[in-house]
Amino acid sequence: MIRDSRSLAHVAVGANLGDRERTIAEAIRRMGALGTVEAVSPLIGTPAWPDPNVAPPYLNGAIALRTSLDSHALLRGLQEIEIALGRERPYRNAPRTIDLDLLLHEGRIIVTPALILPHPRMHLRRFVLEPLAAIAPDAVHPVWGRTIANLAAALPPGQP
Ligand code: PH2
Ligand code: MG
Ligand code: MG
Repeated sequence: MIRDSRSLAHVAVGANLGDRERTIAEAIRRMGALGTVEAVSPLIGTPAWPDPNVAPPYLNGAIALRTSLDSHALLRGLQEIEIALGRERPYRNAPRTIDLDLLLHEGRIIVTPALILPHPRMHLRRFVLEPLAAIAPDAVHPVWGRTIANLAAALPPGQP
């Protein structure tokens, strides 16, 4: 067997404006230009965090992507897809047609102005960990040294 030298990245997807399922499907299709989509989690409906009364509910999911891009190029590719699918950033946590967050890229730890890996809040959010655990339960968070399944199970009840 020939070993695949490309690296494995995990991306969170979220949408709470417009035809959420359709936009997410199109984002996943476009991610095929950045590598090979190896896994797509089920999409889960989640109340908007931090305040479900001021923003529409989300569909959230997670994607595994095999890529030869480096982390910064991958981030830029994801941002280009967001822009092409109508993403606007009027204020922090604003409702969005699509959000693609680079969560993990192999076991890399990166801190630059443009990119922090692992995603700095991923271990806190059920709407990130639950879909990710569906496709990568045994992936290890390189900062906490714990698996995604373990981090998901450790979230306090009621934690979004
Ligand atoms: N993303 C946010 C802010 N709030 N809430 C839910 N349920 N799902 C998200 O993906 C989400 C959010 C900022 O990226
Ligand atoms: Mg996000
Ligand atoms: Mg984002």
